[in-house]
Amino acid sequence: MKVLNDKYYMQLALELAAGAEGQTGINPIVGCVIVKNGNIVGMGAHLKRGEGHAEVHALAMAGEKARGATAYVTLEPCSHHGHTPPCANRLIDAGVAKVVVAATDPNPQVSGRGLQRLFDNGIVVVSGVLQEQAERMNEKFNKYITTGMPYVTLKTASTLDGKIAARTGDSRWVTGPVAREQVHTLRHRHQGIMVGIETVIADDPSLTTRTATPGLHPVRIVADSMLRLPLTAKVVSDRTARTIILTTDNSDAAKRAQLEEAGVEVLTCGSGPHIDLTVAMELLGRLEIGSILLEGGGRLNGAMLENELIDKVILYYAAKIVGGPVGAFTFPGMERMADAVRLRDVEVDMAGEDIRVVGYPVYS
Ligand code: AOF
Ligand code: ZN
Repeated sequence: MKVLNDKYYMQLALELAAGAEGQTGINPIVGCVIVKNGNIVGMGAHLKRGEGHAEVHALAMAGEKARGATAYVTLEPCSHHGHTPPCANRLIDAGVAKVVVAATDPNPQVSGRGLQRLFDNGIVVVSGVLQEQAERMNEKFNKYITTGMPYVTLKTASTLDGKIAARTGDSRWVTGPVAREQVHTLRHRHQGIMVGIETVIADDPSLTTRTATPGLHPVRIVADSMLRLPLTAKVVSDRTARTIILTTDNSDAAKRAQLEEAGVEVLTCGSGPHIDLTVAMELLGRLEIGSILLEGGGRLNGAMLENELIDKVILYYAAKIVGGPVGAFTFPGMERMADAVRLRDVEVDMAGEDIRVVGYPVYS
């Protein structure tokens, strides 16, 4: 049974925030609950970049009842003028007596200044309640706001022997319906989805979000150093979502013009022969793509790993063995086992009939 304490209200605020994952763009997900004399008097979440922050919605609901109340916020209230005025000031103006925060805001424009301002105005400030949960919830935001680089989540669906297709290239389906449904929700929760040209040529995927209720489509990103992408590919012709091609200086100018004519954006990432993936991530970051779901194939996965650009992995394993050469990570490989990329904070569970492994690569 959940007992009534600070964690109780913070958990509620975290749940309000979590519901909006995927719809705030490069902004964090944030929830706020306002409590007065044992009653919840306001609740809110940040729903969209450019619109009100969580505190604004909760304060609007609370109205005059905010005076003397306690506000639970999953992220330190902001102290800067962004799309909206500072939330710290709004809490002060509303007469809130106490603010309980889960995580501080890593945005260099805030980072502690919000809490300081509340404190300086005589508000009781408590920080660190359910901090770990709150930080993990905004892991994508936390990287992007501090580095300008997108947070990359790698997803694979492989057999137990790490193959993403049979030796002929046949890959429908490796995993079952539950895992596939989860992957579409992961698409909704990332701003970009990235694959290599070989995957597009082999499977002609649409790379859209197909969930039980409509979801958001990520920007489709194809790594294609030689611009081999056919104009007939779904990612070019279906016009369902934005598509960005990553290529090099070496690729054919006429083909580039044709792709642009077809409505696709083309980014030059180094002078070749291969795409400079670090440059690619920097360019995508500048386009305000703060999170990317990497869906392979093996060569792109391997290259992204070698370049230490993968932040998180979600690996689905079907309890099957298929053999052959089509692996989830194709790269020359490490010399010694001691050089292997390790995962930290590993969690394992079932996704229907498939095994799901989640972890964070550690590069050393
Ligand atoms: C809060 N509550 O609900 C959110 C916060 O330019 P803006 O207005 O979109 O502000 C974005 C920044 O504000 C974002 O980078 C982060 O530091 C903070 N987000 N802060 O107090 C909220 N979403
Ligand atoms: Zn704010």
